[in-house]
Amino acid sequence: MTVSSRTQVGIVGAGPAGLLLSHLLALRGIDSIVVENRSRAYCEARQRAGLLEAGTVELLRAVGLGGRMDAEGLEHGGIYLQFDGERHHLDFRDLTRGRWVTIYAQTEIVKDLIQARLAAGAMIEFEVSDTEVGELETGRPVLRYTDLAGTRHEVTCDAIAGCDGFHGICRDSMPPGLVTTAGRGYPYSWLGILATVPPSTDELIYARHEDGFALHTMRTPQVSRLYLQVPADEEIERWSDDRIWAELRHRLGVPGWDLKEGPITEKAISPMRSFVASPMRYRRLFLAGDAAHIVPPTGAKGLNMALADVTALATVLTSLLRDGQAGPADAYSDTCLKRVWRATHFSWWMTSMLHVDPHSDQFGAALQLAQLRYVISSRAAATTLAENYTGYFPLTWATLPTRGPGGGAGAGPGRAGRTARPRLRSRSAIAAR
Ligand code: RFL
Ligand code: PHB
Repeated sequence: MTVSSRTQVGIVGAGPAGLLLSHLLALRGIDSIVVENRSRAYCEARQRAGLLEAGTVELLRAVGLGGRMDAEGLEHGGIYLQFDGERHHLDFRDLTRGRWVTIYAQTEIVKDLIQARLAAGAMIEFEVSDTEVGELETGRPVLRYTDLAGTRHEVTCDAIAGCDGFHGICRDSMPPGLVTTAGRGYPYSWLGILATVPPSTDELIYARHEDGFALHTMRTPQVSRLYLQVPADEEIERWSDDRIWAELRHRLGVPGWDLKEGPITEKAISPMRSFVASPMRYRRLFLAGDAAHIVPPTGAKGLNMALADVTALATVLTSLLRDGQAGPADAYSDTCLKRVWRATHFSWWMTSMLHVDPHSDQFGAALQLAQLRYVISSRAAATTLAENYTGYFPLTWATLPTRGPGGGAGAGPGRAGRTARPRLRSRSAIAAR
């Protein structure tokens, strides 16, 4: 038996992109359902990104998601760049007229979003299987899935958002030949650990060492996160806790500084790749986040881009579904891809400058060091890094006026539409400086 239903926006994936989109749409009175093939516990525990651009923080605050982030997030005004055995500080606030970043883990954002959506009565179906999107040529695409109890569902939608990550099904559901992809693989991976030990640094340390890159970041004042460059095909079994700490001490060490060690609670190896699919839309199917693009984590852009995409998408879908305007939907892919390519370049540049390429020679290494010396000695070069790191295209979000039941094209009252919310006058804008 198949159960049929209807919603305005079917969202595939309860990662940060899908969950935030559902939240933003609800703020504008638009109904959605989110389907996710993993369990809630898995989504909330999956260790990934940890660093938010200032614009991402401001967006989360503006849409009522800033409470725990403001209480627990760690605001940083710069980073350390380390090479040739010396550590140098880059002061972002000074270089960018006051911009900063915040450490607040993706796990916490996902927890906050799930909690907020469920408290608002939203529908998130975890542990679904056999997700499909179909009828894409029509104005009424269909989302199909099987729920945990084994019941097949068919949801008729006004639009579908593919927020299902790099391995999701939405990108491949677009017509053959429509999507072109561009990318790079890198000949190394990151071994990441979480350790129960206070960070040994006040701000992140990015270290280029002749034996490989290392990064010291953190999650809380009690929990450190550290990464090591390892070979692309490395096996985690080859890295005992003792070996990891020894290598971190070796690559991050400078005279007069000690790395504090503690119990490692998690360790994993992630491959590094750059990947961009375009266009990010086919008719009423829209891709957002990792479903459309992947960057290596060196510039900390993946999560920020995913949230930026859905901020744009929420506005686009509001115009399309509530106001009957197709123009913003037509511009969606180009709007996102400008930000995506800027971040793709920055992530590639940071990655190439800081990692040891096993295929490179003395010439390549000398170029990396020349570039690093330039970044710490030229205000213009340092500003380039700081501006990109803190967010070259800051996000803005303004709540559109909420319409009552029946007030917008194709819009019903929507679950979230039943709760009172402030009415603002301005139109929304995704600002590019
Ligand atoms: P996500 O987080 O991958 O969420 C996609 C969700 O879709 C679900 N899904 C499906 N659901 C239903 N049906 C299907 N057929 C489905 N197929 C997939 C998945 O289970 C998942 O819950 O994508 P989203 O929302 O676009 O968010 C993007 C971010 O997660 C990502 O950009 C960053 O985490 C990337 N990333 C990092 N970025 C940083 O800025 N800094 C980092 O340190 C960092 N570390 C990482 C990372 C990504 C990693 N991955 C993808 C392997 C470390 C790792 C290991
Ligand atoms: C993290 O905190 O996990 C993190 C921070 C900055 C990066 C990558 C990862 O560039």
